[in-house]
Amino acid sequence: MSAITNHLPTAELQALDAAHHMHPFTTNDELAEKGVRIITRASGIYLTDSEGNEILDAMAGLWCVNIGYGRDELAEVAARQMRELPYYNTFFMTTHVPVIALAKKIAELAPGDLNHVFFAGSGSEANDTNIRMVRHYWSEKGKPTKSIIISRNNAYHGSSVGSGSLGGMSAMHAQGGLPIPDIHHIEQPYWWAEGGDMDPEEFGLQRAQELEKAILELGEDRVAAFIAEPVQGAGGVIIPPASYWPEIQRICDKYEILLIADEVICGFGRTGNWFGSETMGIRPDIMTIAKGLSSGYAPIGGSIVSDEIAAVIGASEFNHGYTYSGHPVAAAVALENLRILEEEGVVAHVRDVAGPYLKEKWEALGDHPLVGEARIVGMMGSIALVPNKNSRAPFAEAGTAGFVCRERCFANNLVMRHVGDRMIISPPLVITIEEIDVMIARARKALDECYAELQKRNLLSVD
Ligand code: PXG
Repeated sequence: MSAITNHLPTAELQALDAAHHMHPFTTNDELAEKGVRIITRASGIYLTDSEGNEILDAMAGLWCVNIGYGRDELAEVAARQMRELPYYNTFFMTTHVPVIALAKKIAELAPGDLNHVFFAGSGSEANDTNIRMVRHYWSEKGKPTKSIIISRNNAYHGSSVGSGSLGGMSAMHAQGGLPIPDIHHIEQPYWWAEGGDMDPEEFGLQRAQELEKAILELGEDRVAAFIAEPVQGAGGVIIPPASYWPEIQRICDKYEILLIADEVICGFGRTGNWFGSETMGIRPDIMTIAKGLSSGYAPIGGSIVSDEIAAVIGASEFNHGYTYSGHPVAAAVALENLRILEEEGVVAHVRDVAGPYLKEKWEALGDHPLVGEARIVGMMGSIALVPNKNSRAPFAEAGTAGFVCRERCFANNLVMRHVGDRMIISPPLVITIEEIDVMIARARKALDECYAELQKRNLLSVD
């Protein structure tokens, strides 16, 4: 254990947190009773909590700390930028040096003719921009009826009213009057849970063709865009069958539907290429970015759009923007993050070194008696926990096994999240081979302990 930073005792911090801080996606009363975990600092892939525990962060924060914690270069750039120009806006015919440099760099990295960036403070804001931008685009092209955006059940696109509507999380729609009008959801390409007797490729094709069916039912003249994550993240790291994305691309091309790839998680190296769209072989018209753009060191997001969309939107005033669109400090930090990703060959590290090694170790977890499938692309992986290894049938009560497993991970100083009964990882991209060994050893131990606990509670079924 390392030294504890000088701060109030944990219990006092917990009491203050409970008294005044409302947490996202949390039952705050329950958390107040249990006591929150307090993270005090971090370095590389390790977090330190207020009790001095060192915890391996296999989630890179919230899927975002791609270059790992504690990079002084980013702190220095932020301090320098704060001294020079801490804030200025990009409205009213002004701009500044960091946002120019960052937009140029993003245009260079993004594939095809995605050469223009509209900045936001987060992924949610960027997806709200996308909703307004694609509808405005069609309106400017003389097709104002094209306003429906098709998305997917169990997608995650953010938590604001617009982006939460795009998302397909029913628990979110149940609160606060979502979704907004003209958002339509189709089914997801989640073969393990929903594929029944079909083989995965046949299923992938069928789920993609739901898009075509929806376009035909709603009317081509009503549909503006289709939005999807190249690989669903918050939904449980769901890697679609290989047949899925080519068919989606074909349908978008055929009906001239704009394709929005939500790259908030997949972008900036997570899947072994700069963008998940490259890994999945798609050509989006718009990409949503956030998270890995700054490795989470500063809040920044944006929409990267094609030459054609930028030309149409640029012809008249687009009545949209945020105080912090292209914030100079966030832009400078993001630029430095991209420099590190590029100069240190982090994306190649994922593709050629750490990714293939982790894939082998992760898929080997499939041998564990509690694991039904273990899948991974680049540095985002998931395993399905099952009560009986010989079938894909889920636990009778969804989420208990996942919760127990997550608790066992914490007890073994490993952050691994659960989505229902899927365990997911998304470690910092700079993770080394040795660190992968430590991560896998802790995951295996947590799985063993979870298995024993479920056995004790009679939650496993034997055939
Ligand atoms: N799109 C995708 C694909 C995301 O994963 C957002 C948009 C929204 O970004 P902001 O920056 O507004 O949060 C996200 C965010 C989880 C979890 O529990 C995932 C996200 C956010 C919070 C929790 O996995 N992803």
